Amino acid sequence: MKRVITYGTFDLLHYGHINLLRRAKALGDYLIVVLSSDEFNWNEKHKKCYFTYEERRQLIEAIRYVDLVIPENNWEQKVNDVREYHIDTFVMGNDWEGKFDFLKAYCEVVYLSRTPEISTTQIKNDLNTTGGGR
Ligand code: C2G
Repeated sequence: MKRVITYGTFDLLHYGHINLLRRAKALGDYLIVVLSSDEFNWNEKHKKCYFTYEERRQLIEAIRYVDLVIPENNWEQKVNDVREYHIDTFVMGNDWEGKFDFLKAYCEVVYLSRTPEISTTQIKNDLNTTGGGR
């Protein structure tokens, strides 16, 4: 069984996230999503999430491509995660291109193209300016 792992905040879940998770799952048989905790988001990524970790976990767990959701608490846990969960392939969007190549010592590293026109920030900005749709 080929095991795939990916990391993220996944706030205001949108089709760009789904495009990533669908393609990540297609690279194997079992997909683990390591979901950034509220503390990690705030302290390390300076992201104030709309949804809490628990709410984001519920949303991600409901996605057919996702088999397991675990918390991301720090930048340093990736090597341990890859080893502990016997990961074959690490996947991230290509906005992270090259940033996790150190994991090639432990597993395959794949950067997938982002869905260009959508982001959580864009959604927030649009809602603030147009008061609703796009
Ligand atoms: N993504 C995408 N297309 C978008 C938006 C996001 O493909 N339009 C991808 C990102 O490239 C990432 C994943 O969806 O692989 C999750 O995106 P974020 O929630 O923004 O995650 P990020 O803040 O990049 O966290 O340790 C790694 C970090 O936790 C990654």
